[in-house]
Amino acid sequence: MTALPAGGPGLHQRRNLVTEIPGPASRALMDRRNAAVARGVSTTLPVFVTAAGGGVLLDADGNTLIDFGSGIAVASVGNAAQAVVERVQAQVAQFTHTCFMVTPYQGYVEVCEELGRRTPGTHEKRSALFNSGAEAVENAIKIARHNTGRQAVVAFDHAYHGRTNLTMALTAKNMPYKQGFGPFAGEVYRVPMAYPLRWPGGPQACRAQALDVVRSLIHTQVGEQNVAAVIIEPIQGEGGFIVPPDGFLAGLAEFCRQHGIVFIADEIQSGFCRTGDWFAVEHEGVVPDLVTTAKGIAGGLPLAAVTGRAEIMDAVHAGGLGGTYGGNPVACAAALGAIETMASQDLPARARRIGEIMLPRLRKLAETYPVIADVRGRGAMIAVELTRPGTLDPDPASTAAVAAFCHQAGLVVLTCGTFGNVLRFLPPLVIGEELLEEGLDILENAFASL
Ligand code: PLZ
Repeated sequence: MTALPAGGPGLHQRRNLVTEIPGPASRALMDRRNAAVARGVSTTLPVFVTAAGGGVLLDADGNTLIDFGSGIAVASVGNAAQAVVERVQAQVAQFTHTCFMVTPYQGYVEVCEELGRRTPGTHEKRSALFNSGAEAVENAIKIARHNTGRQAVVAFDHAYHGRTNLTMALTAKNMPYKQGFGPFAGEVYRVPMAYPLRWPGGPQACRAQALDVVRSLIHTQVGEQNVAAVIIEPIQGEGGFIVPPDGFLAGLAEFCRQHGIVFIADEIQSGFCRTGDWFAVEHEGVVPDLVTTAKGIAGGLPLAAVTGRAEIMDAVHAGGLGGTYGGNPVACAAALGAIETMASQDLPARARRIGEIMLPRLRKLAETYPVIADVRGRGAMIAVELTRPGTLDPDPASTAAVAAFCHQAGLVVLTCGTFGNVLRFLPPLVIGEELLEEGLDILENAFASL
């Protein structure tokens, strides 16, 4: 193996472009990729990474890029965070797999203990571990159905819950997630999301009406007594970083409680310190029955979980939940390192600080560039939505142009939204403030270039 610079927080924290983006080494790898990797798996920015850490990514041409994506909200503790590396290295040298269902190991139990402590609510909890977010969501639905003896599941407009068959059915957006992949799982019902910018009548009407609309649709079209679960992302992710008005989630949780419906918070993107709390529902003191987690939980290793009320979780018969790799020991070691980092470095506070730096600058940008119709988000889960000035007509072309400008300048940004017109910012929570400001400078130049 050729010696590559080590990643992690020791990586030089400075943007530095030495070739065009992508450079020749990345372009050559892209040619190999196109000849070997299925086209259905897409690429946002075709630079091949060789090391990463703190707030930067180093590519195969020696370019250092600023990271406002964290691999889609995963590397919250930074890539190759010290505690993650140490625990993974120790675990990988000890043993890599036994299957927790065959012969268990302590790391799995410790992760579940942490989940019980960190997730909202003081009630008794149990957790089960899986490999991906989609798998956690599928299992949360299985548990809710088993527990209630009911079948219907209610999901929201703009929701994203995964790419497996059941989670595709829960996901709202057709292209690219669902097109051509049906038939989808049944007994999934969709209701409007409390989306202030796009609520007919505007944000104030949204606050006043959204909950009533949802309750009434469930009552008239599904029947409360048939609903096993309501699943919602407390701040929607792929759908556009949509933040419901205060009171919506709390009202929804109360409605579920009244009718014996399992309330599932999908915190896969919003959880683990991203929004300035350990979990986004804490902002309003909402306590879900079940919480799904993944992404940020394990510093980049594949791990996901369902955590919930002991009586709901334990109602499932022994052997009813599982999977060969769920809660793999190396992934559990990474999670324990990531959680330790979040606690010892107070990453919820770091996330809040990132929001305090970003939001005012983005709001100023919105005053200068009327293409920005909305600035929203919490902590380090922040977005701007672009429309044709003075209208709500989505402007995905300008969104793509701003993203492309940023990419050329060495700033990794992601887009999202049902209409492809949202730029989202998910920096690692450990990013330095200078890098953060420099990334925002690039973004300003991108809007100026439109
Ligand atoms: N629930 C809220 O954000 C994953 C998807 C990337 P997996 N979001 C990134 C893509 O295009 O595939 C996500 C999420 C929420 C569930 C999931 C699914 O998590 O780990 O990707 O299965």
